[in-house]
Amino acid sequence: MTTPVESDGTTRPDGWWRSAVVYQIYPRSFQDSNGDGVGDIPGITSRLDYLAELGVDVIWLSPVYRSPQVDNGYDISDYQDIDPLFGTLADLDALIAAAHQHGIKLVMDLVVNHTSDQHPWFVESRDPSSAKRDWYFWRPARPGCEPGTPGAEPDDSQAAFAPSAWTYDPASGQYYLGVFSPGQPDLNWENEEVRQAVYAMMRWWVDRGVDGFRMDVINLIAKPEELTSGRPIEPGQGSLRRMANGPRLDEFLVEMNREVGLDAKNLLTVGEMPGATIKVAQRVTDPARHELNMVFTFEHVNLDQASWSKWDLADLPLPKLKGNLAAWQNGLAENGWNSLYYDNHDQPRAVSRFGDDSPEHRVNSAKTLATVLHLHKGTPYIYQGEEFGMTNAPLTQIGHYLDVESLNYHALATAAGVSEEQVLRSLAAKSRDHARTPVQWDDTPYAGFTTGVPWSAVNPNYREINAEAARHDPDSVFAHFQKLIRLRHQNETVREGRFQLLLPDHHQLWAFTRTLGDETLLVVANCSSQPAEIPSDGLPRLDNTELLLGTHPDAVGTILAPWESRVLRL
Ligand code: TEU
Repeated sequence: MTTPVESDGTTRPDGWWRSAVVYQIYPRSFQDSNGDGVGDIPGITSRLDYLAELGVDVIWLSPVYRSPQVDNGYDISDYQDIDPLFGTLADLDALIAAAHQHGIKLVMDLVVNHTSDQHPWFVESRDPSSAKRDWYFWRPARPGCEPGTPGAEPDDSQAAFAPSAWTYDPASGQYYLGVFSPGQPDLNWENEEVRQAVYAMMRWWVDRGVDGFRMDVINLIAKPEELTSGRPIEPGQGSLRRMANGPRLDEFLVEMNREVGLDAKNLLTVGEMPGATIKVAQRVTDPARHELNMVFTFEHVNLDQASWSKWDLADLPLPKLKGNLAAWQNGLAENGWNSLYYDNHDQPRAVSRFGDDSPEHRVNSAKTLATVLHLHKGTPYIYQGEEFGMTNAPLTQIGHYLDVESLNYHALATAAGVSEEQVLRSLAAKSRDHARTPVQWDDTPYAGFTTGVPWSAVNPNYREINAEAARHDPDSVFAHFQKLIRLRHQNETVREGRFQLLLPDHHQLWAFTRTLGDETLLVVANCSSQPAEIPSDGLPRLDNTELLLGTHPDAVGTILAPWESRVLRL
């Protein structure tokens, strides 16, 4: 197939995203350029040299569209305009052009499972006689119940950020579905007009030069049969999972791919899919099916919880984590393709969660977690600040939290009698607010993020942990990420080599090989804060191997220092 060439000369050869490294930007917290304390698009443009120096190939831009910001932009009221908080369409055009000049592609966030309740589509849909009534899910009260009274909701479905997934509309006497919150009503994808309106919007952005889409909760667009047929949803384990992976998902993704030309234009497509299994991903990422390039699974970021609730904390022994990633490696080895991530704007910082963010071990822990992730097969995603080892923030009281999900959990849990101390312990471990503190650019006031007052408090460790210090330190986490990205760009075995997990039951060591033709790379990593002995069996012989990348200069011998990792060519 011919390589699409954009008007500004950008090319997207077949499968380009298989050798790419993606950098996620959460605009509110990346770089403020006008002193209002909130990050914006010109702020991003001003940091493109930094991203080019890091070596990333793609920017995934979290939402910048017009939005009442109920969920920080994941509640969109106009898909084809920019929220003044972040800038203008002209600012975004300038960012796309400048990114392309830096050899960096740009992927937009596509949030089409739901809109904002301020979107004109939904405003019109509130009128029972409007042609857009069926663009959303409207249902009468539960039979025998007085509409608007407690318990009269059509069923017991909870929302992710509110007690019920159903919101009463006194004007029409009916309820509408919002799986996340009342401010985020779900679109009815059963209605073809809805789908065609979304495809037209996507084509509009493609014509503006974007290189792909990260698709928000895309496996929720196909709702379960009982909902689409008007029957109540049986109470289950959190309605997100109940609402996911409906019967028409593949049909909708194939149609979207065809109607927008996702494969035809070699656009990068990654679908966020809470509750997606390897089986679903095998189908969706099989190139022959023309659905999506890759998906974001939640399995590995839901392992440190004792139930379906992320707030129900549980320890995470290493064999469980490495075993899960290995299952996805093997599951998608034939036809599919994996995305690789720990961090994003919904997850606490990896070095604090999976690593050791103490001053003694933070740097090597961040390096080794990155080595292990980036040497797996798939497309790696770096979340802003991860590249120099930003940590969770010291959030110790409810007043420190800003995120709708965290505040909702606090309200519901304390109302249900859970102790404040227990709730704060869960929030300190899992809140999304940890990922959303401003990027720590340097050691000047507010870490160089803004000349105003930041919307979210800067992590007080910014004087020690910041991009400027890391850029000028050849042994920094930043320098290590540069080497990992270079290794992926230069070494085909890193990109395409077959994966094989070793020492699956070892509680300190994460070891695996990547093999392509006659080249085999061995990764052996100590993912603990104590020294670890490399066992004589279960691993290939280590003598006359070549060290391609190591965290510790004197990387010889069979004792790995705490958080030491080595990438060896056998
Ligand atoms: O997240 C979907 C999702 O499943 C997470 O919100 C999840 O509930 C939790 O936060 C992580 O465990 C997507 C976006 O990434 C998120 O920011 C939005 O809030 C959400 O969809 C609604 O658009």
